[in-house]
Amino acid sequence: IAPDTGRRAAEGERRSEVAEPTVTLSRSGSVGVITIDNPPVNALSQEVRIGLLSALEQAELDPTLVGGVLRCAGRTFVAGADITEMDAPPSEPTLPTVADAFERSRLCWVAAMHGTALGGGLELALACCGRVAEPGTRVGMPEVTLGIIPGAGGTVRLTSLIGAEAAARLVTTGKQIDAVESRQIGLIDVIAEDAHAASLEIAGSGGRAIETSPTPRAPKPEFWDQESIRVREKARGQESPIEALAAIREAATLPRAEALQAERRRFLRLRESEQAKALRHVFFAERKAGASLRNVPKAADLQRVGVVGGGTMGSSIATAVLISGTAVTLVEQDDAATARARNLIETNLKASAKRGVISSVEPVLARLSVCTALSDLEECPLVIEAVFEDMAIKTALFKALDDVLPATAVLATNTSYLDVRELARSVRDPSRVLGLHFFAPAHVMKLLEVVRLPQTSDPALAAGSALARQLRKTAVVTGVCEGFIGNRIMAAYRRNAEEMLLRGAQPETIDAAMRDYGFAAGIFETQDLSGLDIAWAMRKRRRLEGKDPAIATISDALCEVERLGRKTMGGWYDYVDGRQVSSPETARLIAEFRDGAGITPRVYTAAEIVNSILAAMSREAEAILREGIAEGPDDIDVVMIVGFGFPRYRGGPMYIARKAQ
Ligand code: 3H9
Repeated sequence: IAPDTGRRAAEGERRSEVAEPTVTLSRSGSVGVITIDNPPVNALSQEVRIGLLSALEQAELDPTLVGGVLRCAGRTFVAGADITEMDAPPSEPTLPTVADAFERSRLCWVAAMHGTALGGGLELALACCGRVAEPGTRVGMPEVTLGIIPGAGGTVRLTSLIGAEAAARLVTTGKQIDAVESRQIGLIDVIAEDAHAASLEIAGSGGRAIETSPTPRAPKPEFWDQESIRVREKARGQESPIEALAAIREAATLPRAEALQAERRRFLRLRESEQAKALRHVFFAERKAGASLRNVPKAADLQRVGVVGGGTMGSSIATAVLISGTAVTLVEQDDAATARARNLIETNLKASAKRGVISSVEPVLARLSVCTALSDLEECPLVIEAVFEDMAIKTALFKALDDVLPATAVLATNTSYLDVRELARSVRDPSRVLGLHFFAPAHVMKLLEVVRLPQTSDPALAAGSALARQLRKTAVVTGVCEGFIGNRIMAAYRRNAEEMLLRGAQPETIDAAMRDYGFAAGIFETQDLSGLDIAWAMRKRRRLEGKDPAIATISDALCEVERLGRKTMGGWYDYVDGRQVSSPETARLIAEFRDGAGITPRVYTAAEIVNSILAAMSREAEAILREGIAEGPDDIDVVMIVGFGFPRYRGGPMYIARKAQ
């Protein structure tokens, strides 16, 4: 056994072409050290599992060893099973076999964790007799987000270590917790700046240095029913969280061996399920999203970003940038408007602090400068306009920015519907222009559509990419068209839904069908929430411009009688004491509309509604692909899932359409 060198692969290092072993055994005094080195995230591939068993066997045979440390090279401890292997049948040795071998070992193994210890990685650590974590470590069981449950004894070992209540919270949500919380709930034994050194010490003592934690108390009998209701409600049709709770219940109530077998059966069944396949597709699609952003030379981090316009959207964009640790210069028309913008940003930051996104408001707000002169944006390599959605106003602003800013500054527009090409023509060098389409509220929503014009330069694209990276947003590149990718597909959804209203469906039946399918909300209740008047104004404008047929819609009819949504206590629905209820008035307006069109209403089943809307979405998505607006079908799925509440476990509209072919 070679001496332990404590080597760690450099950040981001990948395995070289020369085959190096992914698992090595070394020694430090009387302690065996098993090191996993399988970049980028030390996933437990078959090769790693074979290596672990062989290293363990070798260590067991060495009579001079009294303990062992399990550690990882590189930026993280094991991030879980290797997801790329999950489309094939399980291969030997399986992870349960490896975990059992660590648990049964005559040596006391201590897991030395840094980075993230997730899924199968945490299961392996749970099979060790002790766990040490560095301060920044995050641990969790994210299996449910992949449509599965822990399958290597994780639910059983976790439940006996931290109790059923805490285990259920972790396993049914997939939530990651930090080292401090992990220590508090008894999931790890020690937090140490150098987990490797601390683990060597503990292992060298044969594990005697680990305090034995008290046996966790059993939950009250009513816990299971209450938890089951909570989990079902949140799951919205997803199977794995419900199965995860069932596995924890078995872990808490069945004999250990039976619970382990039951967990494995559930895991193997779920691994093959349609939901798990769809979630694996989304996992890799999200990581591939915005591919062309990765092909441009990487820009340096942005130190300061300019935002013009401090209304709801501008303030929200500024909030997102400030939270990311970057300074913002925000320009508004006058002092009153800058004061309003600052207030809006402060309110957003307070809400973010309440949600635990930031620890305090003041240091974040200190990064904000507000002013009224465009020349104050001089130091900003990227300026985002979020002024009123009007072409004349936006082109005048771009002309002015073109005059005062250095030629290297990138100009971005947050427009949702205006033609970015026309806007780009208003500046001398259109290659410095791109669109950055945020979703409201920008400091919460994870999606960013990066709108690339034919002439957008690589440095401009790189600036957009740098911003997305700093803001930790999922960025997808889109070409120019009405509504870009997401809003254009949602418009097709809306048109299809309104067509079904006309033919006989009701808003509540359509919304219920889509909610049951897994959407967080239906299209009509969502419109009521945001207000029907914005889209109405846009339709009127487009009809005047000859861009939309001059045919009135049911939605127009609602607006004409001031049914604008929640804000007028009535839209598609009525609102009674804040409760959403079916509206006889809306039903009457719809019936009148049908009569006018000479339509005899028919009944729609939930399946018909869902199929019709999915078909409309995928037709539009195919058109978007044909026109070269999206870079690939997976990007479209990512947009709809991350930005528009399409149920993740369904895989997205393109995934569904392609599967059906
Ligand atoms: C499990 O453990 C089941 C067991 O209970 C049961 C077994 C019996 N496998 O996210 P990043 C790749 S289920 C394969 O961009 P970050 C990823 O595709 C697993 N590949 O980095 C990407 O590749 P590329 C439970 C993986 O720093 C690269 O690594 N575990 C895996 O933003 C970098 O990834 C999880 O669900 C994997 N497990 O975030 C954790 N993980 O560069 C999943 C990553 O070619 N992983 N890759 O695009 C994560 O949450 C994040 O990757 C992590 C790092 C937080 C670790």
